[in-house]
Amino acid sequence: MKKIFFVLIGLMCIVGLTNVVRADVNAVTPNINGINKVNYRAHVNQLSQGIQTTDLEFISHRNFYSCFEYRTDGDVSQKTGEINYNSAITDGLYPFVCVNNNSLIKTISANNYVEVRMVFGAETDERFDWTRFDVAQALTAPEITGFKNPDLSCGAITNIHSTTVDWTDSTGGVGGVVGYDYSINYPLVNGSGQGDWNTFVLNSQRSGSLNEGVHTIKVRAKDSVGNVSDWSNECLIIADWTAPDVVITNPAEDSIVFGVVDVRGSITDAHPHHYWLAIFDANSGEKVAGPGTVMETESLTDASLLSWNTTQVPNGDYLIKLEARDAANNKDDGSLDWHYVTVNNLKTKDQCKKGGWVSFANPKFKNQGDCVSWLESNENAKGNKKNN
Ligand SMILES: [Ca+2]
Ligand SMILES: [Ca+2]
Repeated sequence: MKKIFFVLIGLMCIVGLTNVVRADVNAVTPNINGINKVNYRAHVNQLSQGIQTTDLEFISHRNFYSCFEYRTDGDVSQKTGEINYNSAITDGLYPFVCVNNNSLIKTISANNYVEVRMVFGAETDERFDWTRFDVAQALTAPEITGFKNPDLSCGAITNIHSTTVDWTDSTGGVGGVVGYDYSINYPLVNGSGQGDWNTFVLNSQRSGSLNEGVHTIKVRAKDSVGNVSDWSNECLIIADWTAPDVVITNPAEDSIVFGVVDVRGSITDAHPHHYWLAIFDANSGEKVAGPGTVMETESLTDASLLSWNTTQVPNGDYLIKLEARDAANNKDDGSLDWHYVTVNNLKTKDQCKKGGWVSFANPKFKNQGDCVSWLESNENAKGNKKNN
Protein backbone atom coordinates (compact mmCIF):
# COMPACT_ATOMS: atom_id res chain seq x y z
CA MET A 1 0.00 0.00 0.00
CA LYS A 2 2.81 2.33 0.93
CA LYS A 3 4.53 1.53 -2.36
CA ILE A 4 1.43 2.37 -4.39
CA PHE A 5 1.14 5.66 -2.55
CA PHE A 6 4.67 6.69 -3.47
CA VAL A 7 4.16 5.58 -7.04
CA LEU A 8 1.11 7.81 -7.29
CA ILE A 9 2.92 10.80 -5.81
CA GLY A 10 5.82 10.24 -8.20
CA LEU A 11 3.44 9.85 -11.13
CA MET A 12 1.69 13.13 -10.32
CA CYS A 13 5.02 14.93 -10.04
CA ILE A 14 6.31 13.57 -13.34
CA VAL A 15 3.12 14.38 -15.20
CA GLY A 16 2.97 17.81 -13.66
CA LEU A 17 6.61 18.71 -14.27
CA THR A 18 7.29 17.41 -17.74
CA ASN A 19 3.91 17.55 -19.39
CA VAL A 20 4.63 14.22 -21.04
CA VAL A 21 1.57 12.50 -22.39
CA ARG A 22 0.82 9.87 -19.81
CA ALA A 23 1.19 6.29 -20.89
CA ASP A 24 -1.46 3.77 -20.00
CA VAL A 25 -0.84 2.15 -16.65
CA ASN A 26 -2.40 -1.30 -16.32
CA ALA A 27 -1.53 -4.85 -15.35
CA VAL A 28 0.71 -5.38 -18.39
CA THR A 29 2.43 -2.00 -18.19
CA PRO A 30 2.18 -1.08 -14.51
CA ASN A 31 4.84 1.60 -14.53
CA ILE A 32 5.86 4.74 -16.41
CA ASN A 33 9.21 5.79 -17.80
CA GLY A 34 9.51 8.81 -15.53
CA ILE A 35 9.18 6.76 -12.38
CA ASN A 36 11.71 4.23 -13.66
CA LYS A 37 14.10 7.07 -14.18
CA VAL A 38 13.63 8.36 -10.66
CA ASN A 39 14.00 4.84 -9.28
CA TYR A 40 17.16 4.06 -11.24
CA ARG A 41 15.45 1.43 -13.36
CA ALA A 42 15.48 0.84 -17.09
CA HIS A 43 14.27 3.96 -18.83
CA VAL A 44 14.70 6.24 -21.80
CA ASN A 45 16.02 9.80 -21.75
CA GLN A 46 15.36 12.38 -24.41
CA LEU A 47 18.84 13.85 -24.84
CA SER A 48 17.99 16.45 -27.44
CA GLN A 49 15.17 17.64 -29.58
CA GLY A 50 15.93 18.79 -33.11
CA ILE A 51 13.80 19.76 -36.05
CA GLN A 52 11.93 16.55 -36.84
CA THR A 53 14.55 14.48 -35.05
CA THR A 54 15.44 13.53 -31.51
CA ASP A 55 18.26 11.72 -29.71
CA LEU A 56 16.98 9.11 -27.26
CA GLU A 57 19.17 7.30 -24.77
CA PHE A 58 18.07 3.80 -23.70
CA ILE A 59 19.44 2.87 -20.28
CA SER A 60 19.70 -0.27 -18.18
CA HIS A 61 21.35 -0.28 -14.77
CA ARG A 62 21.12 -3.99 -14.10
CA ASN A 63 22.48 -7.24 -15.44
CA PHE A 64 19.59 -8.33 -17.60
CA TYR A 65 18.15 -7.09 -20.82
CA SER A 66 15.54 -4.39 -21.01
CA CYS A 67 14.06 -3.95 -24.46
CA PHE A 68 12.52 -0.79 -25.87
CA GLU A 69 10.23 -0.75 -28.91
CA TYR A 70 9.89 2.51 -30.79
CA ARG A 71 7.72 4.01 -33.51
CA THR A 72 7.14 7.46 -34.99
CA ASP A 73 4.02 9.56 -35.39
CA GLY A 74 1.80 6.69 -34.23
CA ASP A 75 2.45 4.87 -37.48
CA VAL A 76 1.29 1.27 -36.98
CA SER A 77 2.68 0.29 -40.39
CA GLN A 78 6.11 0.31 -38.78
CA LYS A 79 5.33 -3.01 -37.10
CA THR A 80 7.76 -5.79 -38.01
CA GLY A 81 5.02 -8.36 -38.63
CA GLU A 82 6.34 -10.55 -35.83
CA ILE A 83 4.46 -11.56 -32.71
CA ASN A 84 5.44 -9.56 -29.63
CA TYR A 85 7.72 -11.28 -27.15
CA ASN A 86 5.20 -10.36 -24.46
CA SER A 87 2.16 -12.55 -25.18
CA ALA A 88 -0.08 -10.06 -23.38
CA ILE A 89 0.74 -7.49 -26.08
CA THR A 90 -1.57 -8.19 -29.00
CA ASP A 91 -0.73 -5.42 -31.46
CA GLY A 92 2.48 -6.99 -32.70
CA LEU A 93 6.14 -6.16 -32.46
CA TYR A 94 7.80 -2.87 -33.40
CA PRO A 95 11.50 -2.25 -34.03
CA PHE A 96 13.37 -2.37 -30.73
CA VAL A 97 16.70 -2.04 -28.98
CA CYS A 98 17.83 -4.01 -25.91
CA VAL A 99 20.37 -2.86 -23.34
CA ASN A 100 21.95 -4.81 -20.50
CA ASN A 101 23.60 -2.75 -17.78
CA ASN A 102 24.49 -0.29 -20.49
CA SER A 103 23.16 2.62 -22.48
CA LEU A 104 22.57 3.18 -26.15
CA ILE A 105 21.86 6.44 -27.96
CA LYS A 106 19.67 6.43 -31.03
CA THR A 107 18.73 9.33 -33.32
CA ILE A 108 15.20 8.96 -34.60
CA SER A 109 13.47 11.14 -37.18
CA ALA A 110 9.77 11.87 -37.04
CA ASN A 111 7.33 14.44 -38.28
CA ASN A 112 5.84 15.12 -34.86
CA TYR A 113 6.82 12.61 -32.18
CA VAL A 114 8.51 9.36 -31.28
CA GLU A 115 6.98 6.79 -28.91
CA VAL A 116 8.80 4.18 -26.86
CA ARG A 117 7.45 1.29 -24.82
CA MET A 118 9.15 -1.36 -22.75
CA VAL A 119 7.05 -4.52 -22.56
CA PHE A 120 9.58 -7.33 -22.70
CA GLY A 121 12.83 -7.92 -20.94
CA ALA A 122 13.22 -5.90 -17.76
CA GLU A 123 11.14 -6.72 -14.71
CA THR A 124 7.43 -7.11 -15.05
CA ASP A 125 6.68 -4.29 -12.66
CA GLU A 126 8.87 -1.75 -14.45
CA ARG A 127 7.33 -2.17 -17.90
CA PHE A 128 5.65 0.85 -19.41
CA ASP A 129 3.36 1.59 -22.32
CA TRP A 130 3.93 3.92 -25.30
CA THR A 131 5.55 7.09 -24.02
CA ARG A 132 5.76 10.09 -26.26
CA PHE A 133 8.78 12.31 -27.03
CA ASP A 134 8.05 15.29 -29.24
CA VAL A 135 10.36 16.52 -31.96
CA ALA A 136 10.54 20.17 -33.01
CA GLN A 137 8.42 21.09 -36.00
CA ALA A 138 10.01 22.29 -39.22
CA LEU A 139 10.35 26.05 -39.43
CA THR A 140 7.74 27.38 -41.81
CA ALA A 141 9.12 29.84 -44.32
CA PRO A 142 7.72 33.35 -43.91
CA GLU A 143 5.89 34.97 -46.80
CA ILE A 144 6.33 38.64 -47.58
CA THR A 145 2.87 40.04 -48.00
CA GLY A 146 3.85 43.54 -49.15
CA PHE A 147 4.36 46.95 -47.60
CA LYS A 148 2.52 49.18 -45.17
CA ASN A 149 2.11 52.95 -44.83
CA PRO A 150 0.79 53.03 -47.48
CA ASP A 151 -0.27 49.49 -48.37
CA LEU A 152 1.69 48.39 -51.42
CA SER A 153 2.03 45.03 -53.12
CA CYS A 154 5.32 43.39 -53.98
CA GLY A 155 6.54 44.87 -57.25
CA ALA A 156 5.14 48.31 -56.48
CA ILE A 157 6.62 51.36 -58.20
CA THR A 158 6.32 54.27 -55.83
CA ASN A 159 7.61 57.77 -55.13
CA ILE A 160 7.64 57.31 -51.34
CA HIS A 161 10.97 57.57 -49.51
CA SER A 162 10.43 55.09 -46.66
CA THR A 163 8.19 52.14 -45.98
CA THR A 164 7.52 49.09 -43.79
CA VAL A 165 7.91 45.64 -45.26
CA ASP A 166 5.68 43.04 -43.61
CA TRP A 167 5.70 39.25 -43.62
CA THR A 168 3.86 36.37 -42.02
CA ASP A 169 4.96 34.91 -38.71
CA SER A 170 6.79 31.61 -38.95
CA THR A 171 6.20 28.65 -36.65
CA GLY A 172 8.18 25.60 -35.54
CA GLY A 173 11.85 25.29 -34.72
CA VAL A 174 13.68 24.25 -31.59
CA GLY A 175 12.57 26.56 -28.82
CA GLY A 176 10.38 28.47 -31.24
CA VAL A 177 11.04 31.29 -33.67
CA VAL A 178 13.24 33.98 -32.14
CA GLY A 179 13.52 36.27 -35.17
CA TYR A 180 14.23 36.63 -38.85
CA ASP A 181 17.21 37.05 -41.13
CA TYR A 182 16.44 40.04 -43.33
CA SER A 183 18.25 40.36 -46.64
CA ILE A 184 17.95 43.24 -49.08
CA ASN A 185 19.58 43.99 -52.41
CA TYR A 186 19.25 47.73 -52.79
CA PRO A 187 20.30 50.55 -55.11
CA LEU A 188 23.33 52.53 -54.02
CA VAL A 189 22.93 56.29 -54.12
CA ASN A 190 23.88 58.24 -57.25
CA GLY A 191 23.15 55.24 -59.45
CA SER A 192 26.42 53.57 -58.49
CA GLY A 193 25.11 50.01 -58.70
CA GLN A 194 23.48 47.67 -56.20
CA GLY A 195 24.49 46.63 -52.68
CA ASP A 196 23.52 43.79 -50.35
CA TRP A 197 22.70 44.21 -46.70
CA ASN A 198 21.65 41.66 -44.08
CA THR A 199 20.46 41.97 -40.53
CA PHE A 200 18.52 40.12 -37.89
CA VAL A 201 15.15 41.40 -36.69
CA LEU A 202 12.95 40.19 -33.88
CA ASN A 203 9.58 41.00 -35.39
CA SER A 204 7.98 40.04 -38.67
CA GLN A 205 8.22 43.50 -40.19
CA ARG A 206 10.85 46.15 -40.72
CA SER A 207 10.72 49.86 -41.50
CA GLY A 208 13.38 51.62 -43.48
CA SER A 209 14.22 54.29 -46.01
CA LEU A 210 14.48 53.75 -49.74
CA ASN A 211 16.97 54.85 -52.34
CA GLU A 212 15.82 55.50 -55.87
CA GLY A 213 15.81 52.20 -57.74
CA VAL A 214 14.95 48.54 -57.24
CA HIS A 215 14.99 46.92 -53.78
CA THR A 216 14.68 43.12 -53.54
CA ILE A 217 13.85 41.78 -50.10
CA LYS A 218 13.69 38.28 -48.67
CA VAL A 219 13.48 36.92 -45.11
CA ARG A 220 13.81 33.62 -43.29
CA ALA A 221 12.95 32.49 -39.78
CA LYS A 222 15.49 31.46 -37.16
CA ASP A 223 14.92 29.35 -34.05
CA SER A 224 16.56 29.44 -30.62
CA VAL A 225 19.47 27.23 -31.67
CA GLY A 226 20.13 28.83 -35.05
CA ASN A 227 18.12 26.59 -37.36
CA VAL A 228 16.74 28.58 -40.28
CA SER A 229 13.72 28.15 -42.52
CA ASP A 230 13.73 28.37 -46.29
CA TRP A 231 13.90 31.90 -47.63
CA SER A 232 10.61 33.63 -48.28
CA ASN A 233 9.47 34.87 -51.66
CA GLU A 234 11.54 37.72 -53.05
CA CYS A 235 9.57 40.95 -52.87
CA LEU A 236 10.47 44.01 -54.93
CA ILE A 237 9.78 47.65 -54.32
CA ILE A 238 10.91 50.26 -56.81
CA ALA A 239 11.39 53.86 -55.76
CA ASP A 240 11.06 56.32 -58.65
CA TRP A 241 11.28 59.97 -57.71
CA THR A 242 12.07 61.34 -61.18
CA ALA A 243 9.30 62.73 -63.36
CA PRO A 244 9.19 61.96 -67.10
CA ASP A 245 10.83 64.32 -69.60
CA VAL A 246 8.53 65.23 -72.48
CA VAL A 247 9.39 66.94 -75.78
CA ILE A 248 7.26 67.55 -78.88
CA THR A 249 9.74 66.86 -81.69
CA ASN A 250 7.37 67.76 -84.53
CA PRO A 251 5.93 70.17 -85.47
CA ALA A 252 8.28 72.86 -84.22
CA GLU A 253 7.05 75.61 -81.96
CA ASP A 254 5.54 78.54 -83.95
CA SER A 255 5.73 76.64 -87.24
CA ILE A 256 3.25 76.84 -90.07
CA VAL A 257 1.66 73.52 -90.82
CA PHE A 258 -0.68 72.22 -93.49
CA GLY A 259 -2.08 68.99 -94.85
CA VAL A 260 -1.50 65.92 -92.72
CA VAL A 261 0.94 66.62 -89.90
CA ASP A 262 2.92 63.85 -88.20
CA VAL A 263 2.83 64.89 -84.58
CA ARG A 264 5.91 63.35 -82.97
CA GLY A 265 7.33 63.34 -79.49
CA SER A 266 9.81 61.91 -77.01
CA ILE A 267 8.89 60.70 -73.52
CA THR A 268 11.78 59.58 -71.31
CA ASP A 269 11.42 57.85 -67.93
CA ALA A 270 12.59 54.75 -66.08
CA HIS A 271 8.98 53.66 -65.58
CA PRO A 272 6.64 55.37 -68.05
CA HIS A 273 2.94 54.86 -67.46
CA HIS A 274 0.82 57.06 -69.72
CA TYR A 275 0.85 60.24 -71.79
CA TRP A 276 -1.82 62.68 -72.83
CA LEU A 277 -1.94 64.34 -76.26
CA ALA A 278 -4.55 66.86 -77.38
CA ILE A 279 -4.72 69.77 -79.83
CA PHE A 280 -6.78 72.86 -79.14
CA ASP A 281 -7.94 75.88 -81.12
CA ALA A 282 -5.70 78.55 -79.62
CA ASN A 283 -8.44 81.16 -79.63
CA SER A 284 -11.55 79.26 -78.59
CA GLY A 285 -9.84 76.61 -76.47
CA GLU A 286 -11.93 73.95 -78.18
CA LYS A 287 -10.27 70.54 -78.54
CA VAL A 288 -9.95 69.71 -82.23
CA ALA A 289 -7.81 66.54 -82.31
CA GLY A 290 -5.75 64.10 -80.29
CA PRO A 291 -6.19 60.73 -78.57
CA GLY A 292 -6.29 62.13 -75.02
CA THR A 293 -4.82 59.65 -72.54
CA VAL A 294 -2.70 56.83 -73.97
CA MET A 295 -1.26 54.04 -71.81
CA GLU A 296 2.41 53.62 -72.68
CA THR A 297 4.96 51.86 -70.49
CA GLU A 298 7.96 52.31 -72.78
CA SER A 299 9.97 55.46 -73.25
CA LEU A 300 9.50 56.98 -76.70
CA THR A 301 12.09 58.73 -78.86
CA ASP A 302 10.79 60.97 -81.64
CA ALA A 303 7.84 58.60 -81.99
CA SER A 304 4.88 59.25 -84.25
CA LEU A 305 1.97 59.96 -81.92
CA LEU A 306 -0.75 61.29 -84.21
CA SER A 307 -1.47 61.96 -87.88
CA TRP A 308 -3.28 65.27 -87.67
CA ASN A 309 -5.27 66.19 -90.79
CA THR A 310 -5.20 69.96 -90.56
CA THR A 311 -7.47 70.36 -93.58
CA GLN A 312 -10.33 69.45 -91.27
CA VAL A 313 -9.87 72.59 -89.18
CA PRO A 314 -10.01 76.26 -90.13
CA ASN A 315 -6.75 78.01 -90.82
CA GLY A 316 -5.46 79.65 -87.69
CA ASP A 317 -3.45 79.08 -84.55
CA TYR A 318 -3.54 75.86 -82.58
CA LEU A 319 -1.94 74.56 -79.41
CA ILE A 320 -0.53 71.01 -79.24
CA LYS A 321 -0.23 69.69 -75.68
CA LEU A 322 1.81 66.60 -74.80
CA GLU A 323 2.10 65.58 -71.13
CA ALA A 324 3.11 62.39 -69.27
CA ARG A 325 3.15 60.73 -65.84
CA ASP A 326 5.22 57.75 -64.73
CA ALA A 327 4.14 54.65 -62.82
CA ALA A 328 4.94 56.38 -59.52
CA ASN A 329 2.61 59.23 -60.53
CA ASN A 330 5.48 61.70 -60.89
CA LYS A 331 5.02 64.79 -63.05
CA ASP A 332 6.87 68.10 -63.07
CA ASP A 333 7.43 71.09 -65.34
CA GLY A 334 9.58 68.96 -67.63
CA SER A 335 6.80 66.42 -68.03
CA LEU A 336 4.85 68.57 -70.47
CA ASP A 337 5.52 70.36 -73.73
CA TRP A 338 3.19 72.75 -75.53
CA HIS A 339 3.71 73.92 -79.10
CA TYR A 340 1.74 76.71 -80.77
CA VAL A 341 1.45 76.21 -84.54
CA THR A 342 -0.37 77.96 -87.34
CA VAL A 343 -2.45 75.94 -89.73
CA ASN A 344 -2.36 77.36 -93.22
CA ASN A 345 -3.98 75.31 -95.91
CA LEU A 346 -4.09 78.02 -98.54
CA LYS A 347 -3.75 76.48 -101.97
CA THR A 348 -3.69 79.37 -104.51
CA LYS A 349 -2.05 82.75 -104.81
CA ASP A 350 -5.51 84.10 -105.51
CA GLN A 351 -6.41 83.34 -101.95
CA CYS A 352 -3.60 85.70 -100.91
CA LYS A 353 -4.86 88.36 -103.23
CA LYS A 354 -8.34 88.06 -101.88
CA GLY A 355 -6.99 89.03 -98.50
CA GLY A 356 -7.42 85.58 -97.11
CA TRP A 357 -4.12 85.91 -95.29
CA VAL A 358 -5.61 88.66 -93.19
CA SER A 359 -7.78 86.16 -91.40
CA PHE A 360 -5.04 83.65 -90.63
CA ALA A 361 -4.10 85.35 -87.40
CA ASN A 362 -0.62 84.41 -88.53
CA PRO A 363 2.01 86.89 -87.42
CA LYS A 364 4.47 85.43 -89.94
CA PHE A 365 2.47 86.87 -92.83
CA LYS A 366 3.11 90.58 -92.76
CA ASN A 367 1.74 91.14 -96.22
CA GLN A 368 0.49 89.42 -99.37
CA GLY A 369 4.08 88.90 -100.52
CA ASP A 370 4.74 86.69 -97.49
CA CYS A 371 1.64 84.73 -98.36
CA VAL A 372 2.68 84.24 -101.98
CA SER A 373 6.24 83.25 -101.15
CA TRP A 374 4.93 80.78 -98.56
CA LEU A 375 2.73 79.22 -101.22
CA GLU A 376 5.59 79.03 -103.67
CA SER A 377 7.75 77.15 -101.19
CA ASN A 378 4.89 75.04 -99.88
CA GLU A 379 4.81 71.45 -100.94
CA ASN A 380 1.11 71.43 -100.24
CA ALA A 381 0.56 74.16 -102.78
CA LYS A 382 2.85 72.85 -105.52
CA GLY A 383 0.00 71.49 -107.57
CA ASN A 384 -1.50 74.92 -107.71
CA LYS A 385 1.58 76.53 -109.19
CA LYS A 386 0.66 75.11 -112.57
CA ASN A 387 -2.58 77.04 -112.46
CA ASN A 388 -1.01 80.40 -111.74
CA1 LIG B 1 4.26 40.61 -39.86
CA1 LIG C 1 10.20 58.24 -63.21
